[in-house]
Amino acid sequence: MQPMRETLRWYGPDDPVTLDHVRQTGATEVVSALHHIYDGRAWSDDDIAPYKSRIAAAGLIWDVVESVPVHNDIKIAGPGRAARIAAYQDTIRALGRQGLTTLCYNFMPVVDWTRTNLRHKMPSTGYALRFDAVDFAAYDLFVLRRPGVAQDYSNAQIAAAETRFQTLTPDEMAAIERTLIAGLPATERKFDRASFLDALRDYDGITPADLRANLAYFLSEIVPVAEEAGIKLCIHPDDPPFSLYGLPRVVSTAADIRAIFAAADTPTNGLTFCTGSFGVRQDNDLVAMVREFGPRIHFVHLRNVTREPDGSFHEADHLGGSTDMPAVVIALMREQDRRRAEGRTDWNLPMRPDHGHLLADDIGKARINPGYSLIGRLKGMAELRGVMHGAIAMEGAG
Ligand code: DNO
Repeated sequence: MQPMRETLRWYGPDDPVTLDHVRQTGATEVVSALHHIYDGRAWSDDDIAPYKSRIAAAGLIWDVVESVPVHNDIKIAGPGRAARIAAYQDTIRALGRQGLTTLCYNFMPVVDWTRTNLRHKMPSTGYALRFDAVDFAAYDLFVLRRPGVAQDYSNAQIAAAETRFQTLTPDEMAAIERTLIAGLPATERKFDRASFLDALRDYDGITPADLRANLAYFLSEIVPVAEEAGIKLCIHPDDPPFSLYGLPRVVSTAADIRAIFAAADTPTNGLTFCTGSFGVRQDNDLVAMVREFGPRIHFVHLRNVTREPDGSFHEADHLGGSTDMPAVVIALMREQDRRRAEGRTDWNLPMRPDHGHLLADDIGKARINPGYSLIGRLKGMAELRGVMHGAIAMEGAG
């Protein structure tokens, strides 16, 4: 077995985590995007080339793009769809010309990744990101009060949310609202309550089958372009992998991935294997999913979650939580072996430790990207590197 390629996400020149910091973690590559062009406009060669050189000048590689945002008109088949898809195709061609190979994107309606609490105190005294299903329902039912909200919850959930709502102070609820709709790092849209309700209205009458069809159409338009440009596409699963605000979500389960793969049956149409997203559902068997989808996994996010019975979860240590991380890492390294034996040149998978706890000197810094402070990710990287090298040493020892 061989280790996976170690990468770290970098948010660009404004990221308080510098490229030198990335190198200090031992990572050899960054995963990044042109975070200043996040409005559906195409990225040109002139945008991409200097960004790539800047990373190279710091001694790092930029090969994996995360993400090129998919405009809402593409998700709802809105009037601007054709123009937005044309821009996306142009971006793919430019990335190919500039020598990048892998493009991670997602197809989550309205909200990208979602948490209710960015500072959940852990027994270690560090802080984790948390999704509290009861806080979420309390906000949705009693603050946002979107039309038809009650039909998305059971009576027991409504009762629990009401009790919670009564115990939360207005300040606490305002913090939950900010966390939910005002945007986490790398989400392209930020809302206030009124604009958020407007955005939800775009999805009135859009069923999961409609969203799946819109994704299939998008794939039929971009996969041939990506194939020609030498770009591997890898869709990121929904985070969390279930419906929020009554919105459809179609990238949550093994069955979803099967349907997406079938919609354009070529390795170019691949997957970002995010253990943190898939791992929120107990019915996702992660090792089985690596075995099934392995040949089309192009990028790996390694993160652990501790699941709670009511759908809540928090982000655990990379080797803690509900997911057997070493088992997943070993399954991925076996997939690399399988590819090598097959003669595939793209056998070496890029992985990144996804998110990390807020720890040590990062606590109290004026500016951090939640989940993306340095020290927590450095710890995650070190632990995951240990798993990889430990597994290799065990194999060698027979
Ligand atoms: C959260 C990330 C997401 C992810 C996008 C991919 O930390 O995993 O922001 O990058 O959903 O498109």
